[in-house]
Amino acid sequence: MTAPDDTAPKAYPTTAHWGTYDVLVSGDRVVGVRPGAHDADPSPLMGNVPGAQHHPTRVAAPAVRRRWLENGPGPDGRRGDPDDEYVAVDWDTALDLLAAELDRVRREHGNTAIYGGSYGWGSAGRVHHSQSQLHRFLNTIGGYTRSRDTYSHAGVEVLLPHVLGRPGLADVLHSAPTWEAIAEHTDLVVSFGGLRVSNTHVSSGGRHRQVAAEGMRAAAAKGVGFVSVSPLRDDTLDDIGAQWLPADPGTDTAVLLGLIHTLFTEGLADTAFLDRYTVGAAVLRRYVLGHDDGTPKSADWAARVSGLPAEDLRALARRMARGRTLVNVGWSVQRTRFGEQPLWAGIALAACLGQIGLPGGGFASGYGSAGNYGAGSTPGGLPRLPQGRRPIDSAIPVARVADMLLNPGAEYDYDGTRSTYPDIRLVAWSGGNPFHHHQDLSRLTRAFGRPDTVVVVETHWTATARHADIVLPSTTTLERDDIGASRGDAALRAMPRAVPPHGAARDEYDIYTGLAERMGVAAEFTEGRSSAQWLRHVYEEWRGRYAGRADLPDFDAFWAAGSVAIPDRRDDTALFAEFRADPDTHPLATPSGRIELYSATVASFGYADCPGHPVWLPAEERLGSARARTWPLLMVANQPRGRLHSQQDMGAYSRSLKVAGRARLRMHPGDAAARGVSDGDVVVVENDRGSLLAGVEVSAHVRRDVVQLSTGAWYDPSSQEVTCVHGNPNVLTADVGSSSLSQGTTGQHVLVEVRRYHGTPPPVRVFDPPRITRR
Ligand SMILES: Nc1nc2c(c(=O)[nH]1)N[C@H]1C(S)=C(S)[C@@H](COP(=O)(O)OP(=O)(O)OC[C@H]3O[C@@H](n4cnc5c(=O)[nH]c(N)nc54)[C@H](O)[C@@H]3O)O[C@H]1N2
Ligand SMILES: Nc1nc2c(c(=O)[nH]1)N[C@H]1C(S)=C(S)[C@@H](COP(=O)(O)OP(=O)(O)OC[C@H]3O[C@@H](n4cnc5c(=O)[nH]c(N)nc54)[C@H](O)[C@@H]3O)O[C@H]1N2
Ligand SMILES: [Mo]
Repeated sequence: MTAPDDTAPKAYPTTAHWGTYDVLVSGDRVVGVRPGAHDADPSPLMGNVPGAQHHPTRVAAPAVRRRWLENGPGPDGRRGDPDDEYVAVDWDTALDLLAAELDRVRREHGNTAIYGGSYGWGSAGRVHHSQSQLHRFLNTIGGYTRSRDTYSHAGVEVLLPHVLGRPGLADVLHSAPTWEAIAEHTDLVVSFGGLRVSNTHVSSGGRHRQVAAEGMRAAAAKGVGFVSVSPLRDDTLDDIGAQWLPADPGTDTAVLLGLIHTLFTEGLADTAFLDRYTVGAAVLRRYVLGHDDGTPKSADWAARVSGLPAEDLRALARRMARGRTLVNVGWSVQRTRFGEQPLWAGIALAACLGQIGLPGGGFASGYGSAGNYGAGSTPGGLPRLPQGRRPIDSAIPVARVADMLLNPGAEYDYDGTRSTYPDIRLVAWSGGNPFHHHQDLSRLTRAFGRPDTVVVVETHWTATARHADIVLPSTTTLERDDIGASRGDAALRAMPRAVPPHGAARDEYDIYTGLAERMGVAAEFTEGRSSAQWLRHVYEEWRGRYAGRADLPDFDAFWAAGSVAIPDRRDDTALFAEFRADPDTHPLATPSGRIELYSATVASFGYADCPGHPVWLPAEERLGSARARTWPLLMVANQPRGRLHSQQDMGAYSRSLKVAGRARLRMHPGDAAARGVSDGDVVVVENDRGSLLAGVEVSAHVRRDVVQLSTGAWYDPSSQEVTCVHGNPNVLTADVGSSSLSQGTTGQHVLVEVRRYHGTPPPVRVFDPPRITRR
């Protein structure tokens, strides 16, 4: 027997949005990571964790902007100034200041003046969930203005209830056929927006095993065909034999209408299905055949709009009609102007094929967008921290945040309603990074100058933290006990604390408890429980849901075992099977009970940018538009493969993918040559909203006239020369809603020009913490 080695690192299992793995801890430090033995395709994103955990940009102590501390609350156009100074204070000082300010704002302006929308992914973990913690706290002090829908897929969330009903929306998002079902039943998967494996490494809440790459390969091996409509060749695995159709970005609706036209004109549309299961097919048909506007949406027309060969489109339509076909519309295509249209047209195409409700066929939205999509469902739901009752109902569409801050009292449209923006005096953000995720960051900086106070609870000194007056340091998920799982997951896992808190960082639960005590609502906020007691409580509440149905271990036994299988996890094969079997007994929750290819409700809203049936609407940020004469390249700002959004951008894996220390801009060899740009060059990417520096990779995987710059490089405005020296694409994107219906983000596409940078570029300074002094 050998003596235990005291110096060997100790392994702690953990769960992040990018999966389940072990962190290796030596002393108080995370020194490495190790994939779980159960995961055949672990995400490389875990490689960012050790470097991020102890990075100098960790927020080590509560900090207050000196100007706010000295001048008091009020609008301040200098928020976000990279040279701003922060003052480190102790917790009592910070919480006293913030409690007093929250109280002042609610007394003088009412609770609607507090914006607590706080969108963002934070970290995995069901108890220490940033948004739930903040919302629960704000609800106990009288409420707040919240945000509705997501940056990810507001178009899906708002449109689909009109077309498929609200339970239908939930089914599409959470019960899509598994990869196994696709392998068994499907002949052809046609995906608009690719099937990007790096995206599937992420599932909100983290997943026990990554299954998408394996699932796609197994399906291909069984003979399933794949077609990828996408500007990037490598949006699909190179070994699944996918056909690549590099349509002009933003023209998917035209392609879909062209396919429908071929089905109608060649007698391939399933009219029996359309009659029995849909309303509005006649309206759609008139539109597609061009009876009213004189423009048939033929394959030839779609070819002119999209740049794809008409013959390819006709051949694809015929191929789709020949076998079991699954139409997948990825989320990227709806994060664009008129983003509802490709969704609606995708549903219309699947309806014309008549396969909705059949195993492995029909319509889906999310394969390739998230790892838990099409990977099973968990109808029993997951444990969660209750957010409490909402005392007030004030909400904006999430991506209209800058509009709201800049235009209090202005009217806006949303899903058939007309509302006015509240007058926000205090912005509270936790677990999100709007200076990563929002569009037109210069405009957002102006917007953040308007409120009296901005408070940010963060693990790191992100660009958003640097726009805050009060910054409170949160523990990371590795510094607290929690439990984790995602929808459709196989197991609920224990996430034991691996290291002590960094500096003075506190669990958010304790931060809000401290504020609640000062505001006299501690009993309501805590309900008498510590966070350790909540952990037990939410577990036991979840376990109780299965009483009499499954024998789940109590909390202690679960914690000791490290995980528990989720009892009612289901492998799905078909969406809308019951509806298909009997649409009278199982109607959809739409006004007609049928799939609404024409929605009288949506039509009644009178929106030119989202009429009553799917239509082709050309966006401004599109190749061939008037704007493209000045800014000729269409930049695709998709999800980064090196990290989750902006998280852990200082980590080793994320940094390894940068070029010349900047975000990687991929461009076609022809476009690069035309501009005298070579691999590894630093370039200026610009339009009339701003400019950034990026490092170039010349790649034939990107189609001509398109450049790819994924999101998430930390916004670095430290030089006068360009808006961001590091390459955050959102300094260029337009802050315009997708349409009056869903008001989603349109950040996926923006027109730009690229030129070589000559000379020595200004350094990236964003990974140095801000100037922090003591009082
Ligand atoms: N141009 C363009 N922009 C986009 C998109 C696009 O396609 N194009 N996509 C959009 C999409 S889909 C999304 S979902 C958004 C994502 O936008 P966000 O979700 O805002 O991005 P993240 O970087 O994940 O931000 C999470 C933040 O939480 C912090 N954090 C992590 N753990 C904790 C914790 O325990 N406590 C606290 N308080 N903080 C923590 C991290 O440091 C990080 O700053 O971006 C959107 N923006
Ligand atoms: N590694 C990693 N994975 C992630 C995330 C991350 O930050 N990092 N974020 C997660 C989140 S929050 C979300 S919401 C999902 C998002 O999932 P998606 O929205 O599916 O992801 P994107 O990478 O933005 O876009 C996928 C692909 O769509 C293609 N595309 C862009 N525009 C068009 C178009 O007009 N037409 C067509 N046909 N294709 C187009 C692009 O080539 C792009 O690579 O990803 C999740 N997964
Ligand atoms: Mo997202």
